[in-house]
Amino acid sequence: MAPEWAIGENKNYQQKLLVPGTKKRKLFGLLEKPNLPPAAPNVTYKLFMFGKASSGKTWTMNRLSGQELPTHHTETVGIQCSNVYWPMKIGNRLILFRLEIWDAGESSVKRYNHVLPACREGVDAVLLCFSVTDREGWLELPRLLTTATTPTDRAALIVIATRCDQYANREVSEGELDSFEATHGVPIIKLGGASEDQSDEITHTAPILNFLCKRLWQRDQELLSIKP
Ligand SMILES: Nc1nc2c(ncn2[C@@H]2O[C@H](COP(=O)(O)OP(=O)(O)O)[C@@H](O)[C@H]2O)c(=O)[nH]1
Ligand SMILES: [Mg+2]
Repeated sequence: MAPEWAIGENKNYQQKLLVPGTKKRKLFGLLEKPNLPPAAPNVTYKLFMFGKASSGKTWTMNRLSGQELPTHHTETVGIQCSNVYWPMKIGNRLILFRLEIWDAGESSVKRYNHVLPACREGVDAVLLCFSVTDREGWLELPRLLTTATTPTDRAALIVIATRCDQYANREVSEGELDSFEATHGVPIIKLGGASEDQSDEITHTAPILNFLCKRLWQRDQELLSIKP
């Protein structure tokens, strides 16, 4: 039976992710976690940001973790990791998701052979980024899709379309995105809006995190059901 999603009730728990008295997301240290009922089980997932240089990987990672968004492109140095906590109710059980997001800069990937294998090891989901302002990147997407995951990792694959707010420079239409989703059977999350209201960032980001956590949970159910 499909689990029941009671998303409405998460609002109270989401408050625990904020710096008290503000709407800013709190950064949790390695040994810290949000103050939720201790009985709530924790589940950890590893996500890897994949895509060409300047496609919006670091922007997306910062968006998901509620950190400041880069306004110009600076190449990511080495590997950067962000932990995002997200409480969700599945059925009537509260679960604390911990998403470990891995992002690697292009030249480190090229220069050091160990970077890509480290990012891919034990990965649960690959977020494949491309910018809707880059036609060339869009045309390369089907090829990237085939290299994003390997048959052994069985990672969930989600495409992230960035710069959807830049209407004037847009080079990929909504219709093209829709038919890509249908043809390749992968969901596309549309992001953009650096200038959008940042005063209530968490409400703005919640639908994306809800979607990712659901996909990861569903993938677990699928993997469990095919295990002997
Ligand atoms: N307005 C806007 N800018 C974006 C978006 N995604 C990326 N950018 C900008 O694109 C540039 C490159 O993004 P970045 O995340 O550094 O690319 P990376 O090389 O894939 O990590 C930065 O200047 C970002 O501010 C978006 O969705 N909206
Ligand atoms: Mg980067």
